[in-house]
Amino acid sequence: MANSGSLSLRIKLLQGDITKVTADAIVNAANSSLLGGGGVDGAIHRAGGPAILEACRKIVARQGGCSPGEAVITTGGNLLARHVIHTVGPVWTGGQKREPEILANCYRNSLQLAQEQDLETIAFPNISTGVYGYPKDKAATVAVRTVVDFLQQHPLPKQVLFVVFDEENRRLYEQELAAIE
Ligand code: AR6
Repeated sequence: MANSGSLSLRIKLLQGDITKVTADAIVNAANSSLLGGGGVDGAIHRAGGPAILEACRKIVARQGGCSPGEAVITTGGNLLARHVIHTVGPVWTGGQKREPEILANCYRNSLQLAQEQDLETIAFPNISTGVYGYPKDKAATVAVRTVVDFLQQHPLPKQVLFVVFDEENRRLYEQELAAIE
């Protein structure tokens, strides 16, 4: 059986700034250029320093950016987290452009990378729920369902932190997480 420990113990909810979180990796809600932006992306690059952008530039030179749903990993630079996993969420345009599938891919591919790198803890922001306009309730459902599915099938990562920034997301994640185990 791949699952190690109960699901509720492997998933935690935190509210605050993800750049202050101690984890093996924090996830960045990036854009396809991988070269920075506003929101959580801007905060991560500011807090982590130039080493993150330098590593992103190398990835861009090698593979030309990152498509929506994909994920890449870099150093965490000056962050408490050793790594940043950059993923690109879907821009919400009404839900008929595979947005739920792409958002699920963000979570799954980030978890997959963490597992491949033997990382035990990973922290996610609420991908796509800022500038990209994904409805927060729908995004929370996809995020929790995808993470639960992955953890049920894999022993790593041992722990997933959902880092909510605003009250609405905190309330939504509390509801979603109350329903598991
Ligand atoms: N810690 C945790 N969560 C945060 C933080 C933080 N420091 N700052 C914002 N959030 P967004 P997106 C929350 O807009 O919608 C960027 O310019 C925020 O409240 O950062 O995926 C990229 O370069 C929201 O719930 O990302 C892209 O161009 C969530 O993080 C674009 O924005 C995501 O909001 C990506 O848009």
